[in-house]
Amino acid sequence: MLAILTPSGNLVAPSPLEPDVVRRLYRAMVFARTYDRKGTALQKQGRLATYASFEGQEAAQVGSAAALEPEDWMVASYRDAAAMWMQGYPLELLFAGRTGDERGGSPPAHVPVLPPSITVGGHMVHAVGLAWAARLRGERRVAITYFGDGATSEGDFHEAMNFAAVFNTPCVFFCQNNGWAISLPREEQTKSETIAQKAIAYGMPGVQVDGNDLLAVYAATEEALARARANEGPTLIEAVTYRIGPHTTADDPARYRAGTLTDEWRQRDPLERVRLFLSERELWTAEWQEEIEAAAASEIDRAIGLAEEMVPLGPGDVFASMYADLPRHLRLQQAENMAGWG
Ligand SMILES: Cc1ncc(C[n+]2csc(CCOP(=O)(O)OP(=O)(O)O)c2C)c(N)n1
Repeated sequence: MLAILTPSGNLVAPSPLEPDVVRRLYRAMVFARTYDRKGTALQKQGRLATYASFEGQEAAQVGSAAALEPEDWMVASYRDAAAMWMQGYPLELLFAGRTGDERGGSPPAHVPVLPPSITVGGHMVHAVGLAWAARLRGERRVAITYFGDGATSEGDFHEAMNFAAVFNTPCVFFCQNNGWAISLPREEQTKSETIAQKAIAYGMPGVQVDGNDLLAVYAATEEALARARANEGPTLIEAVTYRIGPHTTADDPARYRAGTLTDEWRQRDPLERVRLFLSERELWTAEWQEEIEAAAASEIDRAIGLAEEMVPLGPGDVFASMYADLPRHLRLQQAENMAGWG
């Protein structure tokens, strides 16, 4: 398993990033954690529908997204808000989407990020298609797709991996193996010893990386992106991490996993080891921590405000985005819906 920064903040290999860049990415991880905790709190206040927490997975998302160029495509899932935000997805739309407002799934045209996929695994083929199109058009951009360990049991994973390798598409498959697919442990998900080794069957490189190690995640992703850009085809990255919280706010992990396991993973916290690394280099102080947490909270509150100020959709609007020309049966349903409204 590729590892660069140990849980105690020591380097076991050279850092791929200068300390000031690490400091910037630490700030992004603090932002991500603040966003994530806010998401859970808002759901409990009844202001979001459900929320899928990613606490513990900040290094996997921030470290990989940091290696992208601004025009690279990102196709991610419901648990990948930090990665999506890093690639330009507006925060207020992330929040709006979690209220069930479908405008949350329509980022501005210049943002190269697809709306989050709720369908497990269904989005990986879209990333392959975007990567293939980019190659055919002679563009430099590549695509990255994020998914969980459970998603590798879906047929879509096989189709996407096979097509990506056969057509040599510039695509990076980024699996966050967080140990669980709801209540199903990784060991019962697949008989493969690792997720990374699945790459061998498709004829592409597979890399296993410590997903709580910002620097290792960055290094693995940077290398995979460079291969893709050099027309050397796709890569599968398995970031080994752990979901600290429940699957979503509708889940109670105490029913299927030992709290001691979660305590063990807390000792491998992705933020703490970077904090120690920075502290050692006199690049971290408690005052700066307070400052960046406060700045994150106010930026996030601003985004929540924007999401909550959006004019509510009307009864006919739910039909608006799927078809250019609405089929007859949906036109009828739309009329019926609008008539029944008031
Ligand atoms: C096709 C499909 N099947 C089932 C579900 C219900 N479901 C939602 S999340 C989930 C588990 C996914 O686990 P994993 O891929 O490991 O990702 P994680 O949630 O751990 O990030 C399931 C089964 C779904 N959304 N889509």
